[in-house]
Amino acid sequence: MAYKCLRDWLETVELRGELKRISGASADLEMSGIAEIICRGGKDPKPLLLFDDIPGYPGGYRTLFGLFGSPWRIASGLGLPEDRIDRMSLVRNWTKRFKDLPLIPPKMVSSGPVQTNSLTGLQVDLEKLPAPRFHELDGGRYLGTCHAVIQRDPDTGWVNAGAYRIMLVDRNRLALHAIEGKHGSIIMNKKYFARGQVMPVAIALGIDPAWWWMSTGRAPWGVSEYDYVGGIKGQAEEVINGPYTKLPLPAHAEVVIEGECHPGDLVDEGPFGEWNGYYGNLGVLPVPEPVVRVKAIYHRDNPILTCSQMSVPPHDSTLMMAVSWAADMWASLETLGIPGVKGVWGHEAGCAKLFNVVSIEQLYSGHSREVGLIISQRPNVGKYTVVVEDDIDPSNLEEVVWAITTRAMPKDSIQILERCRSGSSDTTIPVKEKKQYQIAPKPLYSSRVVIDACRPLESKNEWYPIAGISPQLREQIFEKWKDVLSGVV
Ligand SMILES: Cc1cc2nc3c(=O)[nH]c(=O)nc-3n(C[C@H](O)[C@H](O)[C@H](O)COP(=O)(O)O)c2cc1C
Ligand SMILES: [Mn+2]
Repeated sequence: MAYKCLRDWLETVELRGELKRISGASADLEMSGIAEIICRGGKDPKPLLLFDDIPGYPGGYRTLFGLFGSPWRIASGLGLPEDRIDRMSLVRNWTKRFKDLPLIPPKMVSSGPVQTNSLTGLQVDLEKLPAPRFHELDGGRYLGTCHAVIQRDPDTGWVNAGAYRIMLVDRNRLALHAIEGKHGSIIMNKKYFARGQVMPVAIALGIDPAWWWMSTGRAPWGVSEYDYVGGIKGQAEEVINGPYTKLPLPAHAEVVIEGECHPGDLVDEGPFGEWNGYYGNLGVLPVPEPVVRVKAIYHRDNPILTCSQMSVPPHDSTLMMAVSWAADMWASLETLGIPGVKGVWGHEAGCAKLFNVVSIEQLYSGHSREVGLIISQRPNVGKYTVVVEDDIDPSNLEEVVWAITTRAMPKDSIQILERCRSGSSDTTIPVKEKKQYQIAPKPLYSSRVVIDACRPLESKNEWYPIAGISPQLREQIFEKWKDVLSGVV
């Protein structure tokens, strides 16, 4: 893999035949509508959609939907082997690469392509960018749905980057929605605002796959996503020193914005159709969120705004979230030294992180419960955790349901955990309850479930034999009856 920026990678995608150019779709509902239709019902592999000639905007100002919408694009964007690109192989290959991924800090350069156009003062006009409106009930147009918000921890100086959605407010203001517990929310609320300080912020819109992976993936608190981006690309990310914010700005991004958030300066944000398929914050009510006062916009010629179309799953980010979170869950089990893990998957139907399945080779009594309880508390991932044995493919929902319904006695194997972590997008918390708290971070809790669908280790040998032909007999029958079976199987 060798790409330095989004444009390099797009060439590879086009050569592969996964790029679809679309001309003339409106930023108001049409681009997003097309993306949604293709994501939910389209043929695989779902193409990467490049919209151009967007009515009302200069020709060449483009939007791009679905960076990681196909297994090959995940493999290519992360530098993984491209011959095995089924779901579990992606999880395994990324888990392996991540383990030895070098952390490469960014390299300061004096200038970069993102500064080709530099707009400051009265020149700042965010309305010139083709921000899509995604769904009919959305309360605004969104500039940041596949982007990175860059902030510095004022105490230690490390730089965080995360995807916290950004709504367009007017020509020089944005609204920032960082959910409770996210690094960006902690830095903003507990560090700058709690001390009455103004927070400098940079926002990269139009980012490459390594950036998108890391701005939505969880680098540990205190470690910069920049270092991981460098690691994925195999070279230090080039940055320029932000003239207003003194933050490192990615020199090869398509668009970068500099601005600041002032304590107490809030504006109505949303409503916005979210990753879980709902208007999950306060339903159709907008919610006050911090304003970003924009001081400068830098962009390349003919900038490409990267977008993510969130809606009822599967949407264009569910596959990526599933692989990313599954690999993360696997790594956390390994870090704790838990043996016997054979596979991990977060089902896309469960919004990629609310219905997670781990398969294990049971090695000691209590093993499956231990795995289930640990995974149930992985930060930001949860609701249902199912543990199955290693004869079950965790990414195959039919096999998982079979295991739950035939190996687990409900009263013994389902464990409900109360007052666990939650957040504003949780649709199982009534809107009424959320409304009591006007401003984030809100004190929200949720219960979670662990389903231990493994046969008890002590009685596994006496368990009912599985009804099905053996792999050997299957082979023999295939061989002998291939005329009958070919074209049928
Ligand atoms: C498509 C997509 C949209 C997201 N939107 C938001 C958002 O609006 N607010 C938020 O706090 N997290 C959002 N997230 C989740 C964060 O990006 C993710 O938790 C990330 O790890 C946060 O970075 P951090 O760990 O540095 O806080 C989104 C994730 C995805 C995949
Ligand atoms: Mn972080």
